[in-house]
Amino acid sequence: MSTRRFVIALALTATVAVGLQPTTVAQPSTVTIENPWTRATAPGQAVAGGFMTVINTTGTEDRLLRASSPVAKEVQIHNTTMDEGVMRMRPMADGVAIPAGGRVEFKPRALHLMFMGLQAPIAAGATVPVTLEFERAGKVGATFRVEAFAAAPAAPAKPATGHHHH
Ligand SMILES: [Cu+2]
Repeated sequence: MSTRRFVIALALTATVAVGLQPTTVAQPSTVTIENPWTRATAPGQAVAGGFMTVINTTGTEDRLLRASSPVAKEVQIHNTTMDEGVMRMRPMADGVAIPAGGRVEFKPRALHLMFMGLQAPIAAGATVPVTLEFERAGKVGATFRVEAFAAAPAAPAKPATGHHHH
């Protein structure tokens, strides 16, 4: 009886000791975030897209499960689909698989992060900290740079038919 209790006590001690392992030992992350960026927002704009390339350097598939940022109430993972000619954004409830040794691009009009409920406008030249959570790699931080509002790499200039209010 007392022996069993002693063993349990030892086991508990071991658990606590493991839990107290220094976290300063940096584990090399198994996913790399390349070129994270977003766009400056106009005052009153509550949402913004987030773009990046996620690279999985391991031989095992990983999965982006969720994301968060202090600048937004919520960060969702969206995909863009065409539905009878109408562009729609759909939350990815199960996250996004990052293939073994593969890379997944998050870009305008495709897979993207969606900052929902912005606390304040995002200014060009600022940076937005984002925490990405992966099934295997765990939490990975990324600093998104903020492009000017008009920035749209590889996109044509604004159509002349756009509405302008002066
Ligand atoms: Cu979206």
